[in-house]
Amino acid sequence: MSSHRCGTIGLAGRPNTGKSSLLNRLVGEKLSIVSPRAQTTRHLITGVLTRPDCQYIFVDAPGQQSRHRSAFHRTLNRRAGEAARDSDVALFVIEALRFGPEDRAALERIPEGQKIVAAVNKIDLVRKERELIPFLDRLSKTREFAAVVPVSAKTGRNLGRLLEALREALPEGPAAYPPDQLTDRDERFFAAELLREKLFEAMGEELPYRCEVTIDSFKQEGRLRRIEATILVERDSQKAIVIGARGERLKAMASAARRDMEKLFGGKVYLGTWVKVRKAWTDDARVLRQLGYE
Ligand SMILES: Nc1nc2c(ncn2[C@@H]2O[C@H](COP(=O)(O)OP(=O)(O)OP(=O)(O)O)[C@@H](O)[C@H]2O)c(=O)[nH]1
Ligand SMILES: [Mg+2]
Repeated sequence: MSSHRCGTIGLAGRPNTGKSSLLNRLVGEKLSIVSPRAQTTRHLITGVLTRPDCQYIFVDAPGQQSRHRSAFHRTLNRRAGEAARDSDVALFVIEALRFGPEDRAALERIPEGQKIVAAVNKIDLVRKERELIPFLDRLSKTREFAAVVPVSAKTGRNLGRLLEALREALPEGPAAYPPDQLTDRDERFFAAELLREKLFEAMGEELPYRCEVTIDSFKQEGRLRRIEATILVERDSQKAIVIGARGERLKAMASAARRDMEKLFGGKVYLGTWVKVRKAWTDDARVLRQLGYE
């Protein structure tokens, strides 16, 4: 039998290429929230896949973006490069048949000498498969990749091949996490993230970027998890939008988030939600520190 391998795999790529979708699909659990908007991911999130011959420690990260310029978004951009830089292998994710300036910039932020596996995602959207070959050829010439694998996070296509390529690139060593541990984040973290995902789904273009979710209390009462969450916004007008007419929008978002939490935690959840205004929190160093964005 071949030797056991274990190592960290840092995700990189411009926003929206499907980094978080890929992590969820590979690990088999929805650990990282997903939306069609740029920079949905804000934190470094570990997802562990344990196989008999290899433990894969994936680290999801935000995609780099240039549209927002607050102190908050500068922090997210810094985090964008961290996972790939500090890991054994960088998993560079792009969309099939699309390689633009933002993709190039994300690739260039991966330091020289770092091992890189490229995942060309969303191949389920490619109508003419023969166009894929020249695209993969051109991509292979832009940088030295340990492997270039076309995949679909949506259908799961080729993920076995991707795992093989990643295993090849990882160092030998024993597992770092117990085999049943999926992540290093706690339920409190996922509760906040799942509610934030609903804000990204339900709100217009700009608002999700002015919102943050904090958990004020998280109590286990028998089999019930009782969670109180606050949604921070920057202005009164935003608060009114989040709440919606007669509170309908907030109610709908909270129910959807609660259902996702019950699925992830495997038990009943009570979720209370509040909306508070913190003026210009995305540029307030003190609030950012409190929220864990240094
Ligand atoms: N058709 C298709 N859509 C996908 C696939 N993978 C991801 N998506 C969609 O692409 C969008 C972005 O996915 P995310 O996983 O949030 O992308 P991300 O790279 O993590 O984005 P950021 O966190 O913003 O950097 C979502 O609407 C996903 O549903 C895929 O393989 N096929
Ligand atoms: Mg993401």
